[in-house]
Amino acid sequence: MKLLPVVFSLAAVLVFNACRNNDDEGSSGKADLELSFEAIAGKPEIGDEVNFQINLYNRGPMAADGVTVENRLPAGYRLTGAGAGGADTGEGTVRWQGLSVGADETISLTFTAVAEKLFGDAQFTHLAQVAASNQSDPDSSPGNIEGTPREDDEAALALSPRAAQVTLNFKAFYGSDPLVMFGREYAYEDNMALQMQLFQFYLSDVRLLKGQDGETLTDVALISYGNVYTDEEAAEGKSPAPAVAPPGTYTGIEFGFGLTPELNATIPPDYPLGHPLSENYWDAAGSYIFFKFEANADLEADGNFSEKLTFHVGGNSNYRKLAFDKPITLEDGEERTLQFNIDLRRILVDQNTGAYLDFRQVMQSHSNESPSATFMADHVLDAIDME
Ligand SMILES: [Ca+2]
Ligand SMILES: [Ca+2]
Repeated sequence: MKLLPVVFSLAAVLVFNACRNNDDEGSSGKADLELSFEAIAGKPEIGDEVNFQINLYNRGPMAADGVTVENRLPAGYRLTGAGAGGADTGEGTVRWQGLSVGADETISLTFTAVAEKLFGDAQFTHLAQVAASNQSDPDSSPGNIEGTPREDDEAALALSPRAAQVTLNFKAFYGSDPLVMFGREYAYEDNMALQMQLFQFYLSDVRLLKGQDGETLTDVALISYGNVYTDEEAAEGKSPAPAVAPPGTYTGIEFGFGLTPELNATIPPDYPLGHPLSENYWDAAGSYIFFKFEANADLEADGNFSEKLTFHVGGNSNYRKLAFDKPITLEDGEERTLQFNIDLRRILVDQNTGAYLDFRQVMQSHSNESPSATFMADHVLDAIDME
């Protein structure tokens, strides 16, 4: 009776199994279920929809039904469809329930998911397991997966798309000197001098360029040098969080200095604490402050840095877009840093005409339309170089 081939209808199997279960409670297993992923050749591109196939094999000797299989998608994959019998549980898991698998039968379970912007391997492992079965199994238990598969009713498939990681880094200077807060004295025009207190700016809509299209790297980031106190810290520069892009050759990169009008139409309560746009808003002007330059100035050349300079610049009219035409080729798996240098002096002093912000005349800007605000915004393009 034990090796009776399973040729009964499902109903018959159920009755048969019920009897067997009653007779042989606690005996050795009757349906050895095994799970595996069908191998996938090559890596997808970011944005590709990938067909995944899980094979559920019953090594026998008996049929199993009431079988549930679950696949858990890793973060970075977006489920787009579950094959026959599968359902999206809404928690990144595809579940197939009520499966019947005869002895020596393989059932294929499929689903599709889109690879989003992922970089790296380990965390992009799909995990699948037999979550339930009405039969006992000689070498595995349903529903007990804990990370890395340990049993033959559990399976994993690591698949990350072709991707590169891109980090923008901005080093700040005052002329040829590194820009540091407080300690250092910077000689300015006409025998004036500065000691820095703060320099910060927003970047927005950072995109790699390719033909008519672009690849957005970062929507918005705040770069601040307010905690840069030493030349060593200045030499490290400041970077937004790394971004992920498809490998390939790009013709250049562009970004906004300040905030796009769309972003500038939002307000801090739209964002959680810690988000770059949760602060630096200027209610009276209805604008974020795109960049801040604060310093103490010695205007009489007497060694006393007693005058406070406060230039806060915002307003859509002071948003500036910068583009750098420079081929950038990214390889799969590459971690690339794109190096930019920003020279504060070039924001304050026109390199062609010698015109400069005269701190003896103006020591603050709290208006989007003030000449000093526009002067600084107009000189941002001269102040940033890409290495
Ligand atoms: Ca098994
Ligand atoms: Ca298991």
